[in-house]
Amino acid sequence: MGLTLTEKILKAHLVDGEMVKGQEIGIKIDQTLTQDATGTMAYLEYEAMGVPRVKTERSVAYIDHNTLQNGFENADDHRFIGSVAKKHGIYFSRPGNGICHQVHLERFGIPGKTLIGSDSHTPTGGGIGMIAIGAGGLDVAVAMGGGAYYITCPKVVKVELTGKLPSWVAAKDVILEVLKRMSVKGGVGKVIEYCGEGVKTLSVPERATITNMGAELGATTSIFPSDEITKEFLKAQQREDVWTELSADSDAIYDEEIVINLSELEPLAACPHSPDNVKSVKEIGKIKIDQVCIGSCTNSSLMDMLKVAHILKGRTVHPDVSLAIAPGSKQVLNMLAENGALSIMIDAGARILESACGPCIGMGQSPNSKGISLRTFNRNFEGRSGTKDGQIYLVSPEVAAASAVAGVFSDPRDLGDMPEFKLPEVFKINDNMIVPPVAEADMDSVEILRGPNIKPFPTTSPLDSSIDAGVSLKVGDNITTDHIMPAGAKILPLRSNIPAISQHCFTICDEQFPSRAKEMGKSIIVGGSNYGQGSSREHAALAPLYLGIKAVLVKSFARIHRANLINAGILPLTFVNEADYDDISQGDQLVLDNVRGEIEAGKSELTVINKTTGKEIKVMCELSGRTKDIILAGGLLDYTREALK
Ligand code: MIC
Ligand code: SF4
Repeated sequence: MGLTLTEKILKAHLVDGEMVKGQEIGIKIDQTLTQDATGTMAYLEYEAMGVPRVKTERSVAYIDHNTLQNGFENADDHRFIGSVAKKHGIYFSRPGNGICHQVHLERFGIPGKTLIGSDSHTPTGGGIGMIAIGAGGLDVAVAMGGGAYYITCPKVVKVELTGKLPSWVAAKDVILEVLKRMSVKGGVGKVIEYCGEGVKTLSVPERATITNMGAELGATTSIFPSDEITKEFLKAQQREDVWTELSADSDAIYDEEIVINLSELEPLAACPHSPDNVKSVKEIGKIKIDQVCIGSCTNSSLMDMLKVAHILKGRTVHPDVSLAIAPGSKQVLNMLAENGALSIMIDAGARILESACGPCIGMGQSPNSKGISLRTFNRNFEGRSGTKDGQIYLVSPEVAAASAVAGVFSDPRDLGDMPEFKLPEVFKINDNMIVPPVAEADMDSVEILRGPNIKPFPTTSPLDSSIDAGVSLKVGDNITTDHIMPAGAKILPLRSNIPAISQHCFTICDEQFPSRAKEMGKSIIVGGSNYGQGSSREHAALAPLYLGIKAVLVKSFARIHRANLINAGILPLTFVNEADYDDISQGDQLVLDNVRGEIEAGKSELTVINKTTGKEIKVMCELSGRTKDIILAGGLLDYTREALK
């Protein structure tokens, strides 16, 4: 029986478990990446494990999220990460060098290798045939220490691409179409594998846009084959030597199949406030817009920027619109400067931002009140832009640029025929902003620079024999990590300080939550389906841990967040009968009697007694041998420390 590309790579990296779909497997990790907003915590955790040098083939620490530096905190964190990297064998991509996923694709990604990153958009690497997965910081720390990374052996969805994208229809429209069909929870437990004749018509940056935003499906990851086009891209990055040809066997068996005819696609947009709320640009109509932001790890490649410059050439940004552009990396920005495209953008009135995440994570450029903002990003969750009532639409760079000029939502196809855009034969290569680590023999000479904002990891304790706690919060479906642990310019600088950041936990939903939870001492959160979708930020588990949350009881979880809860020693529970959700109210007192004993005994169905109503509720707590031990130990850090003894 033939294998899918996903199965081939996973099988070659399998170190624990069996390749049985739905069961937990441990895989060897070849490469890791971190970014600064999750990185400080990941490196504190790495330090706590006491492994002197990373054991991966390549680990890279990027600074790209917290670049506003409105106070000492971010700069201190950058110096901390830089010093840890230098000492422990990690390459350090300095601020200004670009967004982690864009730079990793350009300079480090290798087809057929495994990569985990403390950022949910790590699947960008799937654009060159990697199994690249977003994970919590602690999982990345363990992988740097040589430990396996554990996932549920995924189902594999075949997305067969046929035809060729018409003029002005973009890779972004492909992933928006997939989101429209599968929804933000349709990818949970699955890898999305692209194949078919249409693949050959897509360049690596286009493929990377598609795998990047596969994160919004809730998928474990997405992957393209590694072919001649991959080879050309790596050659242009002067890395042809790392290329290998990779594809699924012709008789591979998939769990689901989708066919997308590229020729039939049209410009699309994800409307507020969810990436799967997709409509065509024509359907939306020529509504007036206030802001356009072009960039982010989804759409900031040279190719994207050249298309934008082409549209802006000789035109002026509409008087009622603010246009911000952040090229994805120093390489992209520098090439735009050299070939004159940057000058075209400046001439048109674009506000050029540094090569970083910027507005995508609410680091500046928040839109005006009720402002309509078109962004080439991947997430439009409520409030994420920094303006609570901002109306964010996710679009391609082509739609963004055409609309910025027109002042209204515009279909770029109205611009006439699109010229052919080609990737350069050689990119401008200069890795001078990537600092290599010192040799192992010199590591003692490196001092770790720890600023006062860096506070230790919150204390954890082994699972109690019973849990008797009140419900401190009840929320609905599709709660994102941006609800649980908001980001933005004010809160992001606190990422290294769990006591301080916890004061903002869930405040988007309920301002009183942090003080109420603290007062209750220990408590439980109740939620709906797809709880914790979005970011990999483990702060969405660590802040609740700090606030005394013992269990989270929901209809269903998003993958990374569930793993982060387990890593933090918080019990992840799901309703056996979803209707029981209605029988719990905020303030009810819930009891899980002898929970430790039952979990030790391997029981996955547990009983919660609602002391307030007297009702018995059946819940599932599905833990494998390893996750069971982690929960019993009080979290992954304690478990790993025990294991290393
Ligand atoms: C995001 O896009 O939400 C982030 C910010 O990149 C996060 C990571 C974080 O919260 O630091 C992600 O996607 O994992
Ligand atoms: Fe940065 Fe936005 Fe990409 Fe997250 S989604 S890594 S914030 S650019």
